Amino acid sequence: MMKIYDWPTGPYPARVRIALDEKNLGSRVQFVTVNLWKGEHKTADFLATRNYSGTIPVLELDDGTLIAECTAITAYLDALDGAPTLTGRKPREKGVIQMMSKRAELELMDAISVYFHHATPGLGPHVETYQNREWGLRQRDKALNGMRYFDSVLRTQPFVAGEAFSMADITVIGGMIFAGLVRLAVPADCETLQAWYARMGERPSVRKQLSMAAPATA
Ligand code: GTS
Repeated sequence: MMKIYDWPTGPYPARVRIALDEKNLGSRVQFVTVNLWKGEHKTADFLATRNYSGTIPVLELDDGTLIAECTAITAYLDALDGAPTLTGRKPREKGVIQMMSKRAELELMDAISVYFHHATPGLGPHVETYQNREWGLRQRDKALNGMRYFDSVLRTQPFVAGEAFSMADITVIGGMIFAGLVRLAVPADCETLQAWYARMGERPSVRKQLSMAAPATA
């Protein structure tokens, strides 16, 4: 049985949990909780034996192979099983999905993460040993612009990478979950993004994750 090291309500872990449910692979995975608030992802042992980058989620295969990074984990899960396809079938689809998912990380999710870890108490003083508030606030503004960008994308197409649900939608959903956790309000002019998010929330995989989301406090 595969293992996933994660924190059940975390926004990055949510991406993998949504992908698992979309692929109906949940029964093949055992979750192992890593307590972020206690800094369990930054211990020397975790860095040495699970993920050098000190982040979760991490997927462990039966042969001991470790795969970190939500994009890589999603691509692996997608390759295991057929429909639905989350990372695209044809070369063009694959390219656009990767581009939009990376954009969702750069412009939205990772930016909110930097805001959380640098311009708010984050995971608390024991874990946040270096904070740069100015950098955090700058990334908050980047995330708000990212929301406007995805709003504009969704005005012309139903899903983030085009005509079908994909990993790129899941990455933006992760960003929206993170925004909710850190109480970063979506700009009022992003009505299309909000409508898309409400639509995404109707998918069982996403609804399950949203019902688990808890405020970002210990
Ligand atoms: N690039 C990584 C990925 O895509 O998997 C980022 C993963 C990441 O930042 N995960 C968060 C983390 O480990 C988990 S959560 O905040 O979403 O629950 N954060 C802890 C930290 O100290 O950065």
